[in-house]
Amino acid sequence: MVVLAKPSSLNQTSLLKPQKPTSPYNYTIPIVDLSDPISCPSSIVKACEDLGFFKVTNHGISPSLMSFLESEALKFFSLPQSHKDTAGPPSPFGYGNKKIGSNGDVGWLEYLLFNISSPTSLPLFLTHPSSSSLRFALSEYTAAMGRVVGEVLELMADGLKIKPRDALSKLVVNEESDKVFRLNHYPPCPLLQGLNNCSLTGFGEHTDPQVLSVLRSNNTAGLQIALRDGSWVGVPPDQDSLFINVGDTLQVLTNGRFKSVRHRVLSNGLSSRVSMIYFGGPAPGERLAPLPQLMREGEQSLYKEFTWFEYKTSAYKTRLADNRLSVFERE
Ligand code: GA4
Repeated sequence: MVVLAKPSSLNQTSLLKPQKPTSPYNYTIPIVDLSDPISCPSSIVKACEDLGFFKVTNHGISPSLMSFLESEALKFFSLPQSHKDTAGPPSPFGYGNKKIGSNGDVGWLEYLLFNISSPTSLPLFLTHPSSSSLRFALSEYTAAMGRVVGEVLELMADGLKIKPRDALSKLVVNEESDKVFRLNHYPPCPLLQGLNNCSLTGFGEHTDPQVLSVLRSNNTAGLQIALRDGSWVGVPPDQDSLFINVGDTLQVLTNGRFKSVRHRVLSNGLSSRVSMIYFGGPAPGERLAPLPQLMREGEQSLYKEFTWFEYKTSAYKTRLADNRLSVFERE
């Protein structure tokens, strides 16, 4: 057995993982070209059934908006630690450093988490004049993401051949919908450089709770998704595209036909990764159950009925890697 001498600052968080040498990109991630309305609906459905994950190209979001938000985020993350700490700790929103959630999960990252459902819930530091560019970038970008989520869910309804077209999208685009946004910064880890066959857990494996999440990252690798057989594959970074995850809620709405995808971020500690993720969730009082239009004759729901508020209350008591739907499964 090889015992790795862990740099002391990493011991505490046990984020180092010995890595099996694998070819980095041994799986082709499905691509959905939004400029091709004919093939989109069926390719979205196939990707959600096979993997719960796909890449979107020709999404219409301007590259300058994406890089503007990325540079504003980096400006914030380059501030002195004492300054950033005034925007935290996240409860659950605000600035966080290494700690994820409140049940002991940690990762090699710092982040900003926003509730963007209501303008009054923006953190105090964003109301300061020195944050006006970040605030502007966030509001433009999250509005654009809301439109992407709505469009993808309408195309998904077309692909599933269900009516009305907004059967899924209406859950996440209304005023009360629970919309969350996350800016992640995975800094380089100089202590890891030179340790071969070792990687660092940036964000541990988990599924997203919501209906859909939309991720954009810079060109630094790290994101991995689990295939149905449990094996992990790397997602080649592509800063011009968006990546979509099926969340737990969509798994329920489709009665398990689509599975929420387990994913994680592992880094090699060499370069900084920045990702921005929009999470489209339903309104707190929304009752979640499989859509009747999707149920075959005699098909039973795999889940007890619950509201998004009930799911979230239970989710915040879990660890990142837990299966958060198991408590709602029918025996
Ligand atoms: C995972 C997906 C999103 O990043 C997130 C995370 C949230 C948090 O960071 O506060 C949670 C996690 C996420 C699921 C279980 C709970 C809540 C941390 C955690 C341990 C913002 C979300 O919505 O759920």
